[in-house]
Amino acid sequence: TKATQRLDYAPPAYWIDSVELTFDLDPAKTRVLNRMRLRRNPGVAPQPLRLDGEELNLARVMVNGAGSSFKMEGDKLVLENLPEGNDPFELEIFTTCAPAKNTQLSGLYVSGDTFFTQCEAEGFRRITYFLDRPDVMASYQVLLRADKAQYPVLLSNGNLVESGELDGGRHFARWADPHRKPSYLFALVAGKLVAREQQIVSRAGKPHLLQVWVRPGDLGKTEHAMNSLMAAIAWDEARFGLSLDLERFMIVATSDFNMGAMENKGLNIFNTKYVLASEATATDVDFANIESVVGHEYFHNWTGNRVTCRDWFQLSLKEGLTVFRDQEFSQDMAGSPSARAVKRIEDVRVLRTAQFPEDAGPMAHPVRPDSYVEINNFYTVTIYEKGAEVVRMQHNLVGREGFARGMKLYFERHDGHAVTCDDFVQAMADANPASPLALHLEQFKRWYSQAGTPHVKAVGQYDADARRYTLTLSQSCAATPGQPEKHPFVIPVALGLLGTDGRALPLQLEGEAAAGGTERTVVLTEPSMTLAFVNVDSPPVPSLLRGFSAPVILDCEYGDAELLALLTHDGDAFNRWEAGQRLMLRIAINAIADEAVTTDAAGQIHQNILPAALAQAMRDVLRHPQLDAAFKELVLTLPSESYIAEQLGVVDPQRIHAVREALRQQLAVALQADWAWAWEEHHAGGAHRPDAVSSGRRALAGLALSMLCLAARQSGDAVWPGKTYQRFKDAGNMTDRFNALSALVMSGHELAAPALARFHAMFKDDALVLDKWFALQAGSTDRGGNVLPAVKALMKHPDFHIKNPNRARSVIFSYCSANPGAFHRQDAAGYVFWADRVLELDALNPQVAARLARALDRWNRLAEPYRTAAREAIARVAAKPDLSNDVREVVTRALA
Ligand code: B3K
Ligand code: ZN
Repeated sequence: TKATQRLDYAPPAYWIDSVELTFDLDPAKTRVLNRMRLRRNPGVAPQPLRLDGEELNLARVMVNGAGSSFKMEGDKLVLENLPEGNDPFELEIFTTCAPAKNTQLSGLYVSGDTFFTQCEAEGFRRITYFLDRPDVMASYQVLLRADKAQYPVLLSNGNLVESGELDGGRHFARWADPHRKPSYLFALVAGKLVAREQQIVSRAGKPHLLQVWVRPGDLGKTEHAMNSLMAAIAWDEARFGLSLDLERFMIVATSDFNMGAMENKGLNIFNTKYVLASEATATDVDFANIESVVGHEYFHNWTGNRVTCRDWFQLSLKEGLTVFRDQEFSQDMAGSPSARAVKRIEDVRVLRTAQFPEDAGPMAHPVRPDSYVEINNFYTVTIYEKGAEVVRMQHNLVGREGFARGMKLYFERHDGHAVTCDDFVQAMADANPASPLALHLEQFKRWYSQAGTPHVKAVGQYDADARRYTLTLSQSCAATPGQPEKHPFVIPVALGLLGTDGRALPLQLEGEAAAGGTERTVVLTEPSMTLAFVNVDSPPVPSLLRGFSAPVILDCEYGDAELLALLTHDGDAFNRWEAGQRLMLRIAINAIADEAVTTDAAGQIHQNILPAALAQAMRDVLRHPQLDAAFKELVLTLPSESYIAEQLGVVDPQRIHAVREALRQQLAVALQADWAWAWEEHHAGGAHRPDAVSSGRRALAGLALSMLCLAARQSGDAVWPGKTYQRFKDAGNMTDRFNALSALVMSGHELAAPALARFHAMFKDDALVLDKWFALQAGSTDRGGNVLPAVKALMKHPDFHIKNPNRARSVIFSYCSANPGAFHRQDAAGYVFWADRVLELDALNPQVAARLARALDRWNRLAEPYRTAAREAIARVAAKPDLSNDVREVVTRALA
């Protein structure tokens, strides 16, 4: 198969005005009657109609009520003898498909005994022949017919217009969607489901019915999702003036889903993971994720559905913008400035641990890609998270009010249309003509067209005589596949200067009459720029890229003392955290390179590598009377192994693992009394509430417990593991229970086994909790290569089902993608396991397989013997003749 190119875009030769779909639902053979009204697109030269289709059995084609000839071109249904002229005509296509055999979970499929659909990006063509592209928007009417006892609930997009009984124990429901939409937003659900319902009245005074549909036993776990939905609706009205445009808005949960959730118009379909929560079964992280995903899908109703993408290269138009919106929603919900900063740090951590490696690896692509083989491979952290950063920079360049103006103009211009990323930026710039965004518009657009993470180098120089501080900022960006040269980006750098006493200095640039404020955003557009600050009394410490004002790597040669000053005094919470991370990263990188730091036969380091000053700085943060618990937890968590790996030219995963573990162990021991204090101070229960303050306390208490178990591992002391086991047994909520269980498992304590057994017994009927149980073991700290055999044993567990994506992810991905210390083995057994699983999954579900295939993206940077072994494993996958396009694209790019 060949790649699709962005520049090959051509408008469709036909428009589809309306679609009437009739489904006779049957798991083995579902019959689909598709009656469309089409007309030629007068702007395009006359040509045959080519409809997309995949795995369909075609029974009949009628044009204007008469049988019609047709031919097949591969998967495409081609009609050549259509009525001439531009009048609408009617096309009727009758097909069948086999939902029960659909293990790809794209198109119409069965989960348990319920029908679901997933049509984005190109799943609708697995339901019927269609112009399955986002710029063809049609009105939909859907008639669902099914056995009433087995499928009592029949749902589709829009409003229920009619329902009733049919012969033979069957019934029907007719739905009409009042809004035109592209086919990827079509959905249906049929099965035994129950709903939590909520009537609301919008700000605009309109009534709406909200429903969260789940399996009967799960109704008690839907309150948080419903609350999140109501909060999202209120937030979009308040912040952007965007109201719900439907009488009814439904969320349905399924346990078999390829990703998180899907924004089908009026009928969002969700992975149960992002709907179901109770304090007994879901952690604080789960609660926060539900809020953000419910928000995300709801926000798509405007950014994605009302205004959609012209073609799939524009995917970030809806995804980057909607991630930005869900991030802002979560920040606004978190409340305090410090809780907002915590959310920002978490988002940046995702960007840096997942997106930066992607942008530096074989799958690197611009936010608006130029080509793809399989579009499903481009639902990436670049499209989503970097896309959100590109929107955030626009927000910062035009200001909060200006951004709201830009959004308003965007909807005025494009509501009801399928548009491009350029259209979005243009609206932002036009609504803010005097802004730096408008000034540098064409250059700013490079963020959409150039892949790769830019570096910004900062060099400061203080001239005591002149009381002058000059700061030179320069930018560069490494080549990425297909893009050898990069042109300068528009980089907003938010900055401040700290005096020797830690105070924020007033900023006065040369040529300015007086100092103005202690923070400002400079915009770097040239390869290099120099700022001269005057009236500076002593050498300042620059605080740069505050709040992570641009998605770049900042290279600044800070001394330890400067980083300690930033960690202690910076008024910007993000940079305080960042200073701590830089300090620990520096120690880790030095130890990794230091040949004098040696490992024993078990791969452990016994020398002290944690300097006393750093331990003291961490202690000061931990004991700080004013800082929030959630923030402390982030500062005291070491940079991840994959983030450390990204800083290195050659990556020895075992060396990184050994050093990071040693640092963790030493931080545990050096601060033992402080961890005990932190636990005592923060663990107290009370009623469980998922708010930012109490979840922050639980997070810090959990970290303390894990450190205390690590310290006990060294001393052989039994007190803390015993307390931890007690906590595990008595915990009043899943966060505390799971944190205690992880502390035992990750420290390799002998109490881990009975705790795991007990946990399984307690939650054996709760699939989402069992996923945690599997994931914890597959992600556990490797000790002498013990994790891989455990993973293989888990795959033989009666509760393991590879066809269920959540379960496959909980075991296979937790091991291959999230446990580098266990995965990268000298004997290459981890890679052999990976290749076997990629091939096994590819035969079932190519989308999931292709995600797993990306676990070895960065093979080329590995040290030997890993590098050669990894390459061989990838080559073995690539050699399989009948690979899916999904996996083929990933491994081909990896080997290129
Ligand atoms: N738009 C969907 C993702 C569809 C993925 C298709 N492989 C979910 C979301 O971003 O909200
Ligand atoms: Zn989305």
